[in-house]
Amino acid sequence: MLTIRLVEDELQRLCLTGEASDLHFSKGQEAISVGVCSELRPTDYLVVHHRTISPAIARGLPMNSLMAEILGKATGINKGLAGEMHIRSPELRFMFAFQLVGTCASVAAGLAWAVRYYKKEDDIVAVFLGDAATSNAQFHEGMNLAAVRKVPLLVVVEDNHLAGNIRPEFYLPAPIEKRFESYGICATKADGNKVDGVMEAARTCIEEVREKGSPVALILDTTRLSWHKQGQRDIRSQAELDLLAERDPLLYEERRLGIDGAEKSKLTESIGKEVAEAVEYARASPIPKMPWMEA
Ligand SMILES: Cc1ncc(C[n+]2csc(CCOP(=O)(O)OP(=O)(O)O)c2C)c(N)n1
Ligand SMILES: [Mg+2]
Repeated sequence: MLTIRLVEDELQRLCLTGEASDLHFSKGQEAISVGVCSELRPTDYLVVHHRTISPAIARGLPMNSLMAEILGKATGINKGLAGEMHIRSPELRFMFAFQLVGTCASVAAGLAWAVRYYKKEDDIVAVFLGDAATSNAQFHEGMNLAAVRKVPLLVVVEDNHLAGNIRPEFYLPAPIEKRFESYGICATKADGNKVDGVMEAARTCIEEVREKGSPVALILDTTRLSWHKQGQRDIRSQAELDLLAERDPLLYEERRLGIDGAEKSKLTESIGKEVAEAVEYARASPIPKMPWMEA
């Protein structure tokens, strides 16, 4: 979680200098990707929405080529052509990332169908999406297909109670779990800012998906501590942000593990060094060569 936080902090600085572009961060939501990914098998599949950096790191994508991809360089994991919102690494079964809200749900349902009925593997598919994505048509198509076809799909909802600067009363007329209920999909709720609780809830849900081969939803209550994206200001007051910051998942984990200031500085320094090296690697890398460019 600290690695994700430090990578995003560094990228935020680069957004301000113009070296990075309009990125979506998961500050305050790190426990979700870390908690869920730590319970998945390396052979399970992952499909994610537009907040990709946190799940990519949690899945173990290499730091240098991830940074180069985000900064649009030829040494990036997708040759610098995918960028933050379309990162993929099939070798690590980090299959797709979708900019269009809700799309990941229907594609993940299709992938889960293929895994179970075509490849006949007992691996599962986990999909990460936001609370507002459950209002999107493609989410509903995906859930309908997943339920009717009984596919091994874990739907992880990062419930940060926001869609950009829009509040849930404008996109959620009923509790999210009701939406899953209407498809006969069992939904579990947990605090998404406590990584130990996320791991426990994910473990139970993953076991159920694998054993029964049918979809399960995990709705994780969380707090977005960053702007929606770097080019869009936040309308929340400082007082509201300060209140949310008390639920910072890193703070919770520091207290739970009893990490003192000296230990935290040591960790921050060593991870910070790795992040700085990745930035230097990306800076030294060429931009992608497009077919229409002169030799
Ligand atoms: C189909 C579609 N509509 C609108 C957008 C613009 N958009 C980008 S992110 C976002 C908010 C999504 O909210 P949520 O699914 O809750 O995820 P969060 O950003 O809160 O993590 C919107 C509306 C989009 N990318 N795709
Ligand atoms: Mg949201």
